[in-house]
Amino acid sequence: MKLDDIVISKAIVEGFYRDFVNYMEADVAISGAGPAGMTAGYYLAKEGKKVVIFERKLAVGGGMWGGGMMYNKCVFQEASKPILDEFGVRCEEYQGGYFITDSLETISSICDGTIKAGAKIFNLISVEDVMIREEKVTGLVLNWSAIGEAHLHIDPLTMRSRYVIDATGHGAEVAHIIVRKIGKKLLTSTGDFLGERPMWAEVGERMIVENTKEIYPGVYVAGMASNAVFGGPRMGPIFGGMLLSGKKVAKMILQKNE
Ligand code: 48F
Repeated sequence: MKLDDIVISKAIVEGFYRDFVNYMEADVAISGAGPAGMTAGYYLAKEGKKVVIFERKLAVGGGMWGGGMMYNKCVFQEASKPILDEFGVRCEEYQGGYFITDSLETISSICDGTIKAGAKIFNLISVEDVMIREEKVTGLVLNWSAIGEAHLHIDPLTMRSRYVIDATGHGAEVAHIIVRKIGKKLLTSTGDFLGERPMWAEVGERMIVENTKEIYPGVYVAGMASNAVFGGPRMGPIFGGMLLSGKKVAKMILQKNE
């Protein structure tokens, strides 16, 4: 068989176009493919929900690649180990209840599990706005990340979903968009974005699961974004709370949907 460059190009464009059009309507749209967003996507897709994840960067994995200060190991506490096991991530018990993993294996295994469970991940696409109908967020407004970086004045496209998850990490970008465009109407104590507190692993990891909640009709928050919205501490390179938060948000949406 002789390879035809044009067939290769058409395969890419048509294959991508089919996927993109298909995922312009979904049950759940997730902003951010870090550990929390992918774990949420995995548990939702596993239960048959149509899930799409939009990731701004070229690579998924968010803040996991470099472990702590570029030492590419991740720490997980005992409570999150069953999730690591479910994704097939190998870990070593460092000392009672503290498990360490290779960050690259962790990301690639979680990503593989999420995609194989049926969630679709689009990389290089940024969520830049939300769609609103009658006080409920009904979808996301998307643009190529490269368009933003090049400061090109090009309008975005939209997709519709029944639920949105803000899993954008420290930036809590969807929550910020809501406050900026709709007002201080988040389901926090003040309606405003409360902002993350300084590092405290013990409290941060506990609060991140407690703070995994609905923050506006149709919008949930997961992972580090939860503590950023609700004023919890950051926790540094321990990642169990991210997986537990992703699993919790999936369960909340599944229960709501029943
Ligand atoms: O930052 P990130 O890994 O968030 P997470 O899943 O996990 C947090 C930890 O990595 C770490 C931590 C643990 O101590 O605090 O930071 O809560 O992943 C968030 C992903 O969202 C993408 C971003 O590139 C990253 O991969 N992202 C951020 N804003 C947008 C976005 C956006 N507007 N549109 C699309 N993707």
